[in-house]
Amino acid sequence: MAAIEQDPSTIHYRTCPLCESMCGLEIRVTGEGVVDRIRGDQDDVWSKGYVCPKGTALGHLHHDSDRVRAPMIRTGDQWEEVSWDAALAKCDELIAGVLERHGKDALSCYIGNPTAHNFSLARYVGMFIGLAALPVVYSAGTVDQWPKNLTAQLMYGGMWWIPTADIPRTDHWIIMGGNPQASQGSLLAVADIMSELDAIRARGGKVVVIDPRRTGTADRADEWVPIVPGTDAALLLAMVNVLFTDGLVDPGRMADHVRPGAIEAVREAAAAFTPERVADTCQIPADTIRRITHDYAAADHAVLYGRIGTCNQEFGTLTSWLVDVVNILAGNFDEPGGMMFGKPIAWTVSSLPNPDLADGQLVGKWRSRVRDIPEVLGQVPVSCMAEEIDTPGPGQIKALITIAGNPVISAPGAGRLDEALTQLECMISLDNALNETSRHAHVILPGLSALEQHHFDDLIPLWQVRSTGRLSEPVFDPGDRPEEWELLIRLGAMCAGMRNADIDVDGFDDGFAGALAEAKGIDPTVALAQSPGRGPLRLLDVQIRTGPFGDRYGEHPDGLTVQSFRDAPKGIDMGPMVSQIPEILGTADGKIDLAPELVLADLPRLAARLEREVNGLLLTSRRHLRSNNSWMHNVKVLVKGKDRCTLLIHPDDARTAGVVDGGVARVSSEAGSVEIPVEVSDEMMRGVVSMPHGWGHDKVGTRMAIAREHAGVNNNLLAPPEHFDPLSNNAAVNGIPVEVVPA
Ligand SMILES: Nc1nc2c(c(=O)[nH]1)N[C@H]1C(S)=C(S)[C@@H](COP(=O)(O)OP(=O)(O)OC[C@H]3O[C@@H](n4cnc5c(=O)[nH]c(N)nc54)[C@H](O)[C@@H]3O)O[C@H]1N2
Ligand SMILES: Nc1nc2c(c(=O)[nH]1)N[C@H]1C(S)=C(S)[C@@H](COP(=O)(O)OP(=O)(O)OC[C@H]3O[C@@H](n4cnc5c(=O)[nH]c(N)nc54)[C@H](O)[C@@H]3O)O[C@H]1N2
Ligand code: SF4
Ligand SMILES: [Mo]
Repeated sequence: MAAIEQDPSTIHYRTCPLCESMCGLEIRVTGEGVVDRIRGDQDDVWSKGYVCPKGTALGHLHHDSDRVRAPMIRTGDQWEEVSWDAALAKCDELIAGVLERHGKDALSCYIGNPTAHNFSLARYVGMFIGLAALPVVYSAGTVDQWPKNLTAQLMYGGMWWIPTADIPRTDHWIIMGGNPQASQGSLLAVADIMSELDAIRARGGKVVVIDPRRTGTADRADEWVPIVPGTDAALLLAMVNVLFTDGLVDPGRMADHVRPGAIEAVREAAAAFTPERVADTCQIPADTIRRITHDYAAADHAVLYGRIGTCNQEFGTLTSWLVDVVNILAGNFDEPGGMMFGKPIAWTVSSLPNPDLADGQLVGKWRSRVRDIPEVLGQVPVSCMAEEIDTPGPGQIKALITIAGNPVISAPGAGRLDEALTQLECMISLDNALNETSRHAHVILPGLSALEQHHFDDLIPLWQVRSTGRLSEPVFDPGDRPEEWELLIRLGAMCAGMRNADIDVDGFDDGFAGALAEAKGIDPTVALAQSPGRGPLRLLDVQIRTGPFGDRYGEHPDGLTVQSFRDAPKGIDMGPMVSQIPEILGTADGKIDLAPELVLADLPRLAARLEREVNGLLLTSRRHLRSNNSWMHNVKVLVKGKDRCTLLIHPDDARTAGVVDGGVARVSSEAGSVEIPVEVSDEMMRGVVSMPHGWGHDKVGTRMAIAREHAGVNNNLLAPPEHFDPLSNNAAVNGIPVEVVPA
């Protein structure tokens, strides 16, 4: 009898850690230990089989021979792989040296986007910041969602309590400055978001996209409303104006939860911003503004959602505030199908009250050294980092730690930063790539690959439309490599002046786990005894058990623990979002501050914008489904095909500029000049051009062979560091005046 051939491959299930969608994956690994297939897990309670091309490429990321797997030390332009002991000893020597020579003020860090998605980093980055007690911390947050953080803190009393759009239950969805067809949703976690968009229309609802570009999302919506970049706040004020003048204000239950007098203050603020007054500036006819406002107000369940295009612009805070104001005034807040607050099964470490904000002062406690910019929620614009490194004087940055970030690509004024980093006495990159930023480091400390660690999202469920969770076990054994949380504790303690040999990582970790339990009213000794182990898995157990569905260490015997998720490998679903106001509010008076003075004070600046004429072209950014910020371009299956790093331009503008489809344009701004292939398309409105961000991989000294072949150009070379929203300190990388000529 012939022997039955055994298939030696194994199947693993886990959650994709790349974006808000949190798709469940089915991963096949051959007998040789190679991932040869990834597809959506049909039985995942949340994503039910949906997956995108990036998730199916996690195996390529893992096996990428360019990926940094061992710590490396640089001498001149030579890199050497070293032992972990040697790498940490080098970090210790470098940090201690800077502390001794220049003091604490010379130390800083930059925190990048994957931090928010990584099992270890998301939970321990706050501990790193607390331990290190650095005078200034920079992050991708000020090129992303800082306006949302500021308005959430002002309005609801928690900087991460950003409300989310209840897409599965809405009948009317207005999308401003977001392109879920590419991004899959941002500050909004919906599984298979485009099918949910289709479903709204299938059940007779409507989807409207307000965007200077007719995006892939707009193509699937009922209506595309082009808008001049940076003018969303004017449009929204006009919508508020219409709500009041046409008797459409009906906040419902929220009337009792809004600070007294605030609705009247909003009415007054919007009084001068009639649709006729803003129409020219936004390039949206007054009739259209009235109609979209009436349509929205007439729907039973409607939601207005604003994302990166409404944040990364000169009026980011006003716009973010107004998005919530419109939802609240129209009765679409804290109600199904409107804007609601998520209810994570494992409460988020970042949702703990921020002690630095306890005194109620959210801005201006200190100012940046060189440009004298007041901090907002503890941060100044990331575009300050370059000048703080290259400008001599007391407080000059001499040591920088980058944590999962690539600011040489992602930060405005990218060219100067690239130069400045060469001047550092100490640069340490916690990163899995030798890329545009980490090539300047003295030491690279690699994290584990996504497939070598547990996963359970920490931050993202704050914006998830259902309370679900799933525990992922590692697919591959990382061996004895340290996990990133251990590295964060070590680096944090070194910044605090401790020497490597004296750092008791487990001691710090026990203290942290105990403190988290205590913050939720559980005796730390009970928590430490019942949530054994160490690191983020133990924290997760504390988060789940003290969370809204948890067992509270025996108080609710049927409640959830980490073990519950081990027993339910396809995940647990505790249902859709529920109304949470007023319990969720953290403001001093327990009310929503609908009319924060700080924000209202910015209205004259917006009024002045209405008087300003724009001649020439405005540059905006875009994303693509097969790309993830700057760091997935070394995966062949994702970058193959047509060049995606192009300048999109309307046919009329192309004619005026004398550039042709397939040709090369020189694009110049006050910050710099680049050359880029031209793609002529009427998907752009006239007067606006678009470049993707995250490209520019032609730098000397990186180790990303495939990305180099598809280098593209960095649009942040065109972003002036001075362009930011002064209320939130968020970069205005959208709406940059540029000139386009044939190259
Ligand atoms: N012009 C323009 N600029 C923009 C934007 C825009 O729309 N237009 N968008 C902005 C936005 S929203 C963001 S979030 C930022 C992103 O800005 P950054 O966070 O600075 O950039 P990323 O490209 O996400 O780089 C992530 C880095 O983390 C590393 N990495 C990936 N996974 C891991 C991991 O698990 N562990 C560790 N240690 N490292 C890891 C990668 O190798 C890479 O170096 O860019 C911003 N910049
Ligand atoms: N595939 C993929 N997914 C991602 C990422 C990625 O790089 N690739 N990045 C992730 C990250 S870090 C983030 S923050 C999210 C972002 O997620 P989204 O907010 O959905 O980001 P984009 O896809 O860049 O869409 C932004 C849209 O804003 C428009 N826009 C630009 N300026 C303005 C303006 O002034 N007003 C209006 N109304 N619109 C404007 C642009 O034309 C664009 O269509 O995506 C996340 N998901
Ligand atoms: S949409 Fe793609 S990148 Fe995002 S979680 Fe799903 S598979 Fe991962
Ligand atoms: Mo982002």
